[in-house]
Amino acid sequence: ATAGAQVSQAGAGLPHLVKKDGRHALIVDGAPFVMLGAQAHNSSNYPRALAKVWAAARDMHANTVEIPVAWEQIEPVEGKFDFSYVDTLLAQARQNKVRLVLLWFGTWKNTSPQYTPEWVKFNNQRFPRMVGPDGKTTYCLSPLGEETLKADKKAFVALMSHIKKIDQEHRTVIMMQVENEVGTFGFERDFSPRGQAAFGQPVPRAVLERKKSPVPLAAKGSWSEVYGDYAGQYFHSYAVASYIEEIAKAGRAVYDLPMYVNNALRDPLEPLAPWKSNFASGGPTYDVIDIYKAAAPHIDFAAPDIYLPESAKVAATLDQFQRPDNALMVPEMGNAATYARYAYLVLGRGALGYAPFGIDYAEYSNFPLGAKGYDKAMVEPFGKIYAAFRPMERQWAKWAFEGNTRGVAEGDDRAEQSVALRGWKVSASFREWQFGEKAWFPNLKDTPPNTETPNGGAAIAQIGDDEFIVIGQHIRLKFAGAGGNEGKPSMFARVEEGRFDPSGKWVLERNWNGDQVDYGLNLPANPVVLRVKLGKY
Ligand code: N0T
Repeated sequence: ATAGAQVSQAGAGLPHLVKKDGRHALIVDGAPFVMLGAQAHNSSNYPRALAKVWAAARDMHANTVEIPVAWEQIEPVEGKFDFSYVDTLLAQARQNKVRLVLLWFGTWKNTSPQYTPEWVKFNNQRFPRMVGPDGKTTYCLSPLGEETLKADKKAFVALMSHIKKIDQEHRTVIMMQVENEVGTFGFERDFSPRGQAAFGQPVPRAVLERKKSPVPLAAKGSWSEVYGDYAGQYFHSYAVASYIEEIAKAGRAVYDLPMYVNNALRDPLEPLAPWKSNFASGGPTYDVIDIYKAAAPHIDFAAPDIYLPESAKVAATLDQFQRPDNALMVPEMGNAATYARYAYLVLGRGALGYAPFGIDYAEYSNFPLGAKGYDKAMVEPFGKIYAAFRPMERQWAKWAFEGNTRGVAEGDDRAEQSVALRGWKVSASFREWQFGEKAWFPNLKDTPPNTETPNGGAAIAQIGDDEFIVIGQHIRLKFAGAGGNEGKPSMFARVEEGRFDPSGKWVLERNWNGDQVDYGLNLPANPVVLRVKLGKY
């Protein structure tokens, strides 16, 4: 079990992570839960801003809202805490029937101290900023600042104590994100005298045991001796992770919720190379997850914020962050329509959850990272997928934890893909007409409507030897025997379109047959849920 699961035993019934055969589940109210999330904008963490968050979350059919709690707002004056926003937030989340993941905007928010209280921001003496290699003070607070750590920890512990007090019955808050997109842009590490001294120290054993050097160097010694050109980034990662560990550990000691960190990615396809100002050094990039594991056992997982629209980069990122020792969760993804199809891929891969960023009717767009608009049209491509998942969210989470789900998203190359299941393989193709085979109509120049850009995808759960639940859109799926069924002729026994009712019973809407199955399963633009049974002869 993860450290989180171990710590959780004391408070059975609290949300916690479990692990089996290298897979992970988030347990909420005693059963696996999949977060169909929506993240609010950075400045919506005020009572009068919430209406626009709930409205968007409702249109999204989200079961969870991720939203900030800022250090500056709960402790504007040192030692005087104000939780009025948190109180309003939890009460309104319950009225709106959504869970909450709270984002602790403390020492670092996108690496910056912008969300710290003023008494922290402008007191370099007590809360030191990092120093650059030229000896000049940088913008970023140092992870070696003992007073900063003490103050952030105190505020976070106060927050956790307050949540514990107001959330005993409802289990509204299911997870905490500690800080936001940590690390430092433009500077590899802290070059202050204190930083230089720490950098010369031997690499701690916990790190040595987990993180091999990418270059053949000494097995132990100082950071430079062991890691060479990677030493600065690794040292800074260790410093930041250790700082976060202190905060998470203290917070969990009072109220033991699952906790994670999120990452502004480095390029997932670029060959690994030492830091050269091309990403935030010290953040939980995929290459230093082991250092985070060594330094921060009270953090359950490191999670990718995906603002790379290219399908190859999305797939590579999911591969890098989904590990037997690191649960996959996507706490942020661009809210442009092109990202919607990745919901199928992420949920099919058995992620704990997924949340596009900026699902909020506040008048702000983070284009070109996300959509240009901030109205219903922005939410709709995601909302229709969540609406199809919601009735079976608990079943889905269980199937995923058992390792029985797969996902596919249309690639930028629009090419056919193959999905491997137990005894079966599924080919997924895109831009197909619903009727017939392309080869029959060689002169047909038309392409199906609304397929100019890739937007197809499907998630498949295997619920029996020959039985599947399929959810998807804009995709053609064909099943064929594999493994023990390889080469055996087969056909559909039943293809039922329907949904699960709240008690978990399957409700048939219609039975697909004839044209609707003769050319594979041609899922329309709007997501459908199918219960598919195959037979061999
Ligand atoms: C994300 C969001 C929010 C040249 C951006 C992504 C959120 C934070 N940061 O809207 O600020 O709080 O976690 C940064 C990605 C930068 C990409 C720059 C590309």
